[in-house]
Amino acid sequence: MKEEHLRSIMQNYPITGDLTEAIPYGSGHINDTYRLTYQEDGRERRYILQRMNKSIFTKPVELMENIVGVTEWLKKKIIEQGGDPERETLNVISANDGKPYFVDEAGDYWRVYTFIEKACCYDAVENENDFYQSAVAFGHFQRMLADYPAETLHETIEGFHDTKARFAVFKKAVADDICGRAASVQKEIQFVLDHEETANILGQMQAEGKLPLRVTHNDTKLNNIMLDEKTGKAICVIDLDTVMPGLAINDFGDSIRFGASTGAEDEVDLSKIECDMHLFEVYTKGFIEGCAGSLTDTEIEMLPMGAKVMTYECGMRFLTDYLVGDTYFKIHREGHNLDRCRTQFKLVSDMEKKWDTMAEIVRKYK
Ligand code: ADP
Ligand code: GN1
Ligand code: MG
Repeated sequence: MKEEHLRSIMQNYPITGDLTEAIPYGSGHINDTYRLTYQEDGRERRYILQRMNKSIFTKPVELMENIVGVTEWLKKKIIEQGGDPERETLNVISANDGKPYFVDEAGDYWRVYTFIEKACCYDAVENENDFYQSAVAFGHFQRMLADYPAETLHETIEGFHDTKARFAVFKKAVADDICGRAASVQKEIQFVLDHEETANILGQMQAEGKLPLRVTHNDTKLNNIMLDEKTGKAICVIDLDTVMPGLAINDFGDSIRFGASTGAEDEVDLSKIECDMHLFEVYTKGFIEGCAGSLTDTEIEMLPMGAKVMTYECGMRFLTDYLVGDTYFKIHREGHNLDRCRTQFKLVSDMEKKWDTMAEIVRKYK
């Protein structure tokens, strides 16, 4: 994206001073994110400018309605709890016309957030306390939204964690094989097919009333939370595009998938990939504490299943995207989605080996 274009977008925002830097920022797979720096009277202020991915988020106005609703709600709770609403939730800056987004001439939707200073996001767990802190914060996030009017939330991506529906989409991608890639990934395809029951289990439990719907984040990977540089505390949950009614155990599971892995999501050397049981325990303890007694016994028992299902689902999504020609997740090299899918399936197999240990760990915290 040309800097000139970013500048012209910002003309539509009530932000004064000189724009001195505009750089691509972060390692998200979905939106285009930039960090902008303004100078005024010797003071520096920074912002996040994002172009929302319009092929994924087809209803950006509704999406921003969700985000404004949720951030306003969180702001109130944070103030009641004596926290800092400027740093502990995202703050949407409205455009000059008062709308929480701006539409450019190409029909792209943009949004601006204040930049959360003196905090960072991690792409991997560097020390276990960071992971513990993120667990407490994601649990607490869910707790703060427990009485949010869920019926007012729009479904920003239909069936986002409907693993059964994703399985059907995957099978169609294999059958259509529009890029002629299926023959070269038979092993991975077979892995998905062999685990069909993993795609069905949570939907079934939910339908039977065994798992409650809650307002959840739905994309709880470690780089969607910001930790204070000084105190190490997780201060702010970000990336609120998928806040919708969902399952608590999926929020838990997605964090495990990403943070308890001993390697990066796109590691090519699979011998480096395992699900670390110590990190699993650290996160379990933090998440249950953060949820502060709100999880049912069944939810706690099913936490390992949340981890397995989210990892399986994510691997299946990466493989589907590889088969259809890499149209959903941003890729940075040939075969990137395939590499990502392989780490996820390695993790699923490892979790299956460690199933009894995981069950024992969660039992300790019931
Ligand atoms: P994506 O949906 O593409 O993952 P995110 O909303 O997660 O987009 O943003 C991408 C990255 O930008 C984050 O991982 C984080 O590093 C950074 N980021 C996003 N919002 C803020 C913010 N308000 N302050 C500081 N950094 C942010
Ligand atoms: C995407 O937006 P980001 O990069 O935080 C994706 C998640 C996947 C994740 C895999 C809206 O998350 O569902 O689990 O990539 N987000 C969306 O890393 O599809
Ligand atoms: Mg993100």
